[in-house]
Amino acid sequence: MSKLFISAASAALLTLTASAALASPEGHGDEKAYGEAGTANASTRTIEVVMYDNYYEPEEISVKEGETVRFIIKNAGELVHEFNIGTAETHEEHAPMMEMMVDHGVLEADKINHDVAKSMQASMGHGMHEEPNSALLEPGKSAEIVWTFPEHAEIEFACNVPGHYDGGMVGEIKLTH
Ligand SMILES: [Cu+2]
Repeated sequence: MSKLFISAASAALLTLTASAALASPEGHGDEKAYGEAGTANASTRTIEVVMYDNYYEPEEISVKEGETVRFIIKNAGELVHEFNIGTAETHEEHAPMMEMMVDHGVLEADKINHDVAKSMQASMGHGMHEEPNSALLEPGKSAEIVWTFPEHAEIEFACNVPGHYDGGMVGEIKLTH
């Protein structure tokens, strides 16, 4: 094999690797940069998170790299709140959808209007849909999320109800060894 051929082959390999990385910036399949839905029996720990107006208790969370955690989320506030696992970028993308929910009357300050959500679903083809990384809760309600964290990422939990993220309703999820 000539040297020229070898370098051409490695250049091709590099190009392939680079385009594979570009084609799939968030990994394979449902796996996202901030993790993926887990199963309860794979969880090593349960963390309870309480939502108030407008902050979380605890303010930040530490998990192990690759750990599967079961979160029990409670809304102890008087407003609708969300616990959403993502990155600063995914939260920024999610915010306009939440604003749209408010504009359409699906999301009221202290309740989720399920009738409006249903008619919106019927007329526009989309409305409220459950995402495994998120719990949107009315006052007094609770929910469970099981999430498997990646090895490395900058992850935050946040509430994307309009005004809440900017009001400080966001916390860091630290990945530790
Ligand atoms: Cu909130």
